[in-house]
Amino acid sequence: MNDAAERKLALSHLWVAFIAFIVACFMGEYQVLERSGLIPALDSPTVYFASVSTHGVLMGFVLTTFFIMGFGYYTATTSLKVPVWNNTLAWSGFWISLLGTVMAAIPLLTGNASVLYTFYLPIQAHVAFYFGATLLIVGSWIWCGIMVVMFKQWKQANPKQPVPLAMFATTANALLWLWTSAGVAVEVLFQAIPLALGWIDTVDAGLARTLFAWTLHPIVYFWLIPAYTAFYVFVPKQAGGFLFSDEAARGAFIVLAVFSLPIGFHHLYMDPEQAKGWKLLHGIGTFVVSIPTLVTGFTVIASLEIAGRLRGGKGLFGWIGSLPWSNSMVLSAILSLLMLILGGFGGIINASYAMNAMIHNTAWVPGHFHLIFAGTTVIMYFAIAYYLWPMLVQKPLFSNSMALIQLWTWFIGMGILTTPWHVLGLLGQPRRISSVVYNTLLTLAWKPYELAMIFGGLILLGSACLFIYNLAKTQLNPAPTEAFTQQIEYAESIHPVKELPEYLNDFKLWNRVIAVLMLISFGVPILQFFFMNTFGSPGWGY
Ligand code: HAS
Ligand code: CU
Repeated sequence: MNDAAERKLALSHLWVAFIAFIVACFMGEYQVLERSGLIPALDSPTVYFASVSTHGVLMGFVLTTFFIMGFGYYTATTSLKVPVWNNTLAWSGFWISLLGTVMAAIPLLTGNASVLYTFYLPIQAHVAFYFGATLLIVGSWIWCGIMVVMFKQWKQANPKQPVPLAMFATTANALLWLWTSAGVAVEVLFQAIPLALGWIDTVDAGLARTLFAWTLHPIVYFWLIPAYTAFYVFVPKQAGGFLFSDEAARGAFIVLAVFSLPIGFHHLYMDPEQAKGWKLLHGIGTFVVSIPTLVTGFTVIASLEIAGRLRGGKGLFGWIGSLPWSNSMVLSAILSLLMLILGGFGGIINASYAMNAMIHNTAWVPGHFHLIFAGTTVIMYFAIAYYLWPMLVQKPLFSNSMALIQLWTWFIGMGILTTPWHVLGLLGQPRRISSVVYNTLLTLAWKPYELAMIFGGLILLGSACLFIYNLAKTQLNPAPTEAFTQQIEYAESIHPVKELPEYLNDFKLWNRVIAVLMLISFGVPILQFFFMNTFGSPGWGY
């Protein structure tokens, strides 16, 4: 196995991800400043919407997709101990996705795709934006294909053996993404692109929103699964213990993959195009999909407890103090779980129909997803990067203490940024606005929260810079004189699994279950648009 080739592949993907990330962090800080109205010279809705659209696309699509691909290739090859299947194809996926990113970035940065990361029709972007987004997805499909092939080949070569958990999780994510991206792909190919090219004059916005809802919920689990993978396959070992249950982990990934798909209408509760019965069905599924997160919380905390007690921790909570808090993977996991308590609590509020009416389209929603995505999820991306970087560049990490400061400041900054955001939502501040021009008394009450957000954003920006600096320094440092020997270590389960039933070791059954659930939950809601007398909306220019 040519290790150097695998390392280069992973590293290239991860660098694209993190460059997108740091650019987007600068934009984020500008946005909180602009929204606060503190610096009148910054007050420009045109620049604001170009920035917020680019920020969302870079964070939600570029950081995530490239990170997931790079991390996926590396977990596949190191957990299965085989080379990446078809390296040339993998590189072509990389270049296609990168080309797509550049193609979408041009209209975004020039203000010709100020349609936010959700690009809801009939708001219309320049056609290059849609082509770019399509290429980004096509490149990621190549990654999905390679993961599925590697999974199948390994199973054939190792009949009846449990697929390593890291690969099981990665393949679950690849399949999830194939299913997930189909909704938005149909929307872009049959609605957005024809409209942007002028082939059609009007577009059915209700259908577009329904197709986007197909993608919008599971995409967030596509982002989340690498974080959960690290929870299960790295954290227990780094903490000095064992994974509490391998089977529970597999069950969690299966339920995440299956139930994140048929539930997207919790983004459409307040929309008129779907009837209440369908919303209720999707609402119930939304509560079901919280279960694997609760299982994950339980299993990971149990694994941490095993580690803490093995390290001599006593009493009900004494094990927490004896955990290795100076290990960046363990610290990240703890901070990530802490953010998950409130981020998940917010999610449950969103999912509850009556309370959704209170917070929908308010600042609460970006508060929720910054806490649970930029907080819970991205902090684990950092942890994975800190863990893998030395192995990828064959040099020790530049500074562990800098990494710990970075993780703490990310946690603190995220708290200072998102708590006011939630409060602003409850005070009625709309999301997706650049500034508020009405009712000055009301907006005066918003001011202190907006100032706090600027401060939180600054801490986060500093933290992000530390992260990039540490990675770059690690790579650019002169190579150590002694040979670099650190190897990736996957956690062992406290009860090692010898044999597994097929349903915990394969996805054939689950793909069928997903197909049936999708048919039930999206069949009629999509078909209705072809039998109803709907009214097309002309596209709105950018
Ligand atoms: Fe969400 C909107 C519901 C999870 C991301 N979400 C969004 C949007 C994004 C997003 C990006 O139902 C905005 C989309 C847009 O632009 O319009 N979300 C949920 C629910 C969950 C959830 C029910 N969301 C996520 C995750 C995301 C994400 C994960 C990204 C990674 N979300 C919604 C809804 C909306 C929504 C509605 C639409 C809102 C609207 O009206 O527009 C659940 O999966 C959450 C389950 C989590 C829990 C938490 C359990 C806590 C644990 C921690 C235990 C830790 C301890 C500490 C005890 C129930 C497990 C241990 C300490 C030690 C020291 C060891
Ligand atoms: Cu959702």
